Amino acid sequence: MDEAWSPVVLAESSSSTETLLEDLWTGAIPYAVFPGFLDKSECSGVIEALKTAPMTTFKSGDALVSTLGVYLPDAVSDPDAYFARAAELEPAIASLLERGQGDVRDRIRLMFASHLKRPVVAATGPEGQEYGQGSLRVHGSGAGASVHRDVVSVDAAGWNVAEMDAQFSAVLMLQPPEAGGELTVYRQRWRPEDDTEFKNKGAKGWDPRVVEGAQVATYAAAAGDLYVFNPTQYHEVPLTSGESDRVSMQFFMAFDFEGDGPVVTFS
Ligand SMILES: O=C(O)CCC(=O)C(=O)O
Repeated sequence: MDEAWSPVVLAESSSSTETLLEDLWTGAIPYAVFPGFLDKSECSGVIEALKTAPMTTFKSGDALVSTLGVYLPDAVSDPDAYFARAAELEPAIASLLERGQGDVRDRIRLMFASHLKRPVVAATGPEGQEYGQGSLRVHGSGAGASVHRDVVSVDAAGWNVAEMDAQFSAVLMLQPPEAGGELTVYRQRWRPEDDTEFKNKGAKGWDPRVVEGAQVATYAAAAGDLYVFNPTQYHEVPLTSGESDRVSMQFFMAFDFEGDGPVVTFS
């Protein structure tokens, strides 16, 4: 039988998170979660405001996915366009995420900073340009994400955030779908040699056979839950179903292990 692979709960005392960065990076834990980071009324406020936000909608299979915010893995080839788009969309994102107690992203950074005992700040490019700070996603019924991994050091080689030692994904669930849509993390990191046999040709993702037999953890987040995981491990989001869309906000965090330099955030 597999040994237990259990998440860490961030709402509890920060002493339980002393080794959080290492434990996520080495795969000792599948994810860390802060249940109810945002309260339900703040989540519904964001959902309501999204109805008039400048979202971009595309088809994913037969389902609809809408996004607001830049996503570095999709924009690595043109830094000028990436930073310009990030700056253009930032006011709309800031106005959505400015809730009673301040910008939700600042609150997330402060919470992580207190657990990690390091500053957590917005990443900036070589000329001081601010990276995108959060990508909102609306997965309509039947949408999800097939088995994949995000490895900034490889996918965004040449960008300054790609030079840092380690990278995580943070996701704030604003509205869960009726069914499906759970975070599903495999205890298996991507290896470049996987691609020859398992990388889907002409489509996103990897053949699920790549994670056959791997230990797996799933998390069905409720509205307001915030979770963080190591995206260099294979992960997926099973297709959603039912009436309500899956609405989430995602960004990456990167840092160096040596010293106590800042953790930087970007999307
Ligand atoms: O929304 C999630 O739970 C995970 C999203 C995901 O697969 C990703 O950010 O790569």
